[in-house]
Amino acid sequence: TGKEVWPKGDEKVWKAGMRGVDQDVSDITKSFVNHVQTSLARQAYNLDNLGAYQAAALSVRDSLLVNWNETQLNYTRKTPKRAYYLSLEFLMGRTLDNALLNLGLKDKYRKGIEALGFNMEDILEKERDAALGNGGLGRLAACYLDSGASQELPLWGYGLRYQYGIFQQLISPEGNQLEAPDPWLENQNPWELPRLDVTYEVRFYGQAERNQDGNGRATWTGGQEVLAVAYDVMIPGYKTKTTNNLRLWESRPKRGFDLNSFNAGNYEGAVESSNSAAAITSVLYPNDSTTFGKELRLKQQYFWTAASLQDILRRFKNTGKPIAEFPDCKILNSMASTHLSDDPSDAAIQLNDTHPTLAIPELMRILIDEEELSWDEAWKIVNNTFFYTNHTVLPEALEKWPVPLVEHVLPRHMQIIYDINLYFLQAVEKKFPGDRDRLARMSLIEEGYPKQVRMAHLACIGSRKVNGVAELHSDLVKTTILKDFVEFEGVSKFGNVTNGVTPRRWLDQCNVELSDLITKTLKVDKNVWLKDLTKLEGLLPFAENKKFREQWAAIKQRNKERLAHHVQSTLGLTVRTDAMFDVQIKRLHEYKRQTLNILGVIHRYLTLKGMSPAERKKSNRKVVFFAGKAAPAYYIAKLTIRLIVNVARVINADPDTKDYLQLYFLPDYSVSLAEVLIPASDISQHISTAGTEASGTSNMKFCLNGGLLLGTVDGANIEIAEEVGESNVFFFGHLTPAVEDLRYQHTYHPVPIEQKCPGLAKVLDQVSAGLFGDGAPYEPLLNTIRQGDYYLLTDDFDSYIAALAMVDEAYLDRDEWIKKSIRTTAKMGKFSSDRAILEYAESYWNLEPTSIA
Ligand code: TH1
Repeated sequence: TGKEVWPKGDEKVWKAGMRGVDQDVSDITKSFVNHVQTSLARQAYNLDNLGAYQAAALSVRDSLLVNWNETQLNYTRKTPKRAYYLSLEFLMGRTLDNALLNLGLKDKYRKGIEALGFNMEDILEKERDAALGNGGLGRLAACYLDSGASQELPLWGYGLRYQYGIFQQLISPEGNQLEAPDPWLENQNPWELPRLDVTYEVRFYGQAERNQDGNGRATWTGGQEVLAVAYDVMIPGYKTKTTNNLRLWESRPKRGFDLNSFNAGNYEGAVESSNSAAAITSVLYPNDSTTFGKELRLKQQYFWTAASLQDILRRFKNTGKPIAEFPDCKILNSMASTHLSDDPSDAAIQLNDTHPTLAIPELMRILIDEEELSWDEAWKIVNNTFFYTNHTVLPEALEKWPVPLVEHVLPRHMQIIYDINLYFLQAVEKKFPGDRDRLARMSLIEEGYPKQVRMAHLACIGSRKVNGVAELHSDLVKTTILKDFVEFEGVSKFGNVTNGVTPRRWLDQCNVELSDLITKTLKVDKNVWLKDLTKLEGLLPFAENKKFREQWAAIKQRNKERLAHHVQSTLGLTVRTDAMFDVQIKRLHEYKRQTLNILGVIHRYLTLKGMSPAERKKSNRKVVFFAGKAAPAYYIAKLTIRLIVNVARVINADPDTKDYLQLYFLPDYSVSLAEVLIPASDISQHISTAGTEASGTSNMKFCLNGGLLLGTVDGANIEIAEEVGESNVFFFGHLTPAVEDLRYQHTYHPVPIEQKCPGLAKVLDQVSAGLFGDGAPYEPLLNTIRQGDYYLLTDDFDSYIAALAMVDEAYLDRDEWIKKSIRTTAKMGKFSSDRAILEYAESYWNLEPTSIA
């Protein structure tokens, strides 16, 4: 039904002028040199690695664009149902290597680039990370886009084009985290396509007047209007033409300046509105799993959802498809008649956590006030369109917006939220008559001063389905934060999609040698197992093969050397590589318990100190790595960093122990640093208090690369253990059902730490006493454990130390360890993000793959 979009003029001339995807090394060098010559206006003789990176990126981008254009044209013509992934964060990392892999052009580019006198690895290193995210949630979104394109799904991402990504982390001489801005767009970004013609207006503030005729409509006027401008990022699928789109919005002032005030001599007032418009997409909020109730954050959320919905609706109108059930809908006025019977929605919109929840009242507003649908019609469309993924049950991470703030910034949306609440609570009252407590618990509005809008409740009742991100977490969602909603709406609305990671970036790219060994061993083309990761099971029998084990171990060793080399060249520190590498890398957070890890390291240090030299010689050598950022205002998390850095300083310099225990805090954790750390790990730590880490995704990446897991019975750790077998993971600590009880005990029957956990008490005392520099600054951190101990360190410390001892013991039998490592990788098939995205497509979005011939 789509219209033919052939341009003016002679078709043949057009076709002759079109380029395809570069296929020969000669095409590649030609396009590279052309870009040096023209786009970069540089000379061959003074082209440095950065320039070479830029030329390579521009030439790869040309090839991506060929596929991208074809994909988008194909979608426009075939009008398949589409899914949209709304995420405030996309933690993309570097693009060049991934684009080359997915295009299948890596070897050819290597050859071409070498012929021009450059080294591929040096060039790849020049790319800056696109770090528009905090941690797991943003990286998950990036993995899902990769898998969506690889599985040929019509899946688009929508996000914000922040001027500044997550801050750069610096460590001061005292060991404190300092933050510096991340101006990632400083050098122009070859991976985005400005779409200066794709713009929408977005309103803030002003007045909302309900219409007199009682039809529920209102008019919203006045206030501030800003412009959303689209920037498109190409998302190539692996070994397919499908190249999807990630659309990022930039805010701009609607008018450059206000002429009236300019003429009146009020220069500052005139440029003021332009300043505040640009501010909306200036910076990513650096909080992971905590809320930060700032007006600008609310404006970001609305700006992005409003622009995205206008874009989605415009595209929908262009398809010419009516919604059979709503023949009067003005949206459909100009539409041909294709019937969509059992699937009334033509677009599925996935809400990545509650951050885009304003899309729900915004779509209501558009359908009611602008398209003149009735409330019930509008609500039905809304309910068929949205899907909500919850990523945390931590109370401090559940978004709530003060009613007065929402009323001020989005007056019409506040009315709509109240209306939704009214109808909703009427229905609850009907089902549970007279249950006032239940009404208060379920209301979209939390009573108090001020009243607050509960975004998770709004996301839940506005969506068709709700899911958590690992089995345990999804159960917790159903039994804790959304329990009442399960009772009211039925359990079938609530599901689970266990997270996944893309094996392209997180194995093939970051661990080239291991990927090659796997391909050789499985005797299939690497495309096969990289697209069906369950094929890794074919490695299982090779765990019994001595030669294979040696190759496997040798690769791990070279990855350790690569990491050591990286630390040497960036920090000037010498890491020994004849030791077990123990890694914990993730955002700093009390619930993730980096503090438990560092206190365990101190315990190990004190134990080593207490040994005779002969005893020490028998102990396992170990290097412990930490990396991760703390939210700038998270005082306790920052103290943990300070402690790690200062402990490292002392123990790395101690001649008694430094051959047996080394400790490093690697600053400025990022996707590209993770790509070096993960393949080098023997053991990694995922040690959150049970029930607090919804899933975790780096646990999957480590295990995929043959690292073993030391963890609590939490999040996806549980499912990893189910796959690889409990004998191949190291579990410790209390289980989720015990946590509530333990916390109760802490509050009402506290036992002094010296009595409860003497080993830990001794460690804390050493810190206080100044073993790692003045102890006073650490008191607030230590007191979180001595008093209250909300994250249960005193309950889990002894079993943690016991688990570490088991890790040491297991490592002594190197052969058996390598077998565990091989078996772990072999059983990681489930954790491909391809599996996860297909679950969303099939069980949630009703979306089918569309091949771009
Ligand atoms: C994380 C979860 O903590 C983690 O367990 C999970 O693997 C990951 O999401 C992906 O599902 C979250 N990140 C955020 C970030 C913000 C708010 C809530 C969460 S939960 C800003």
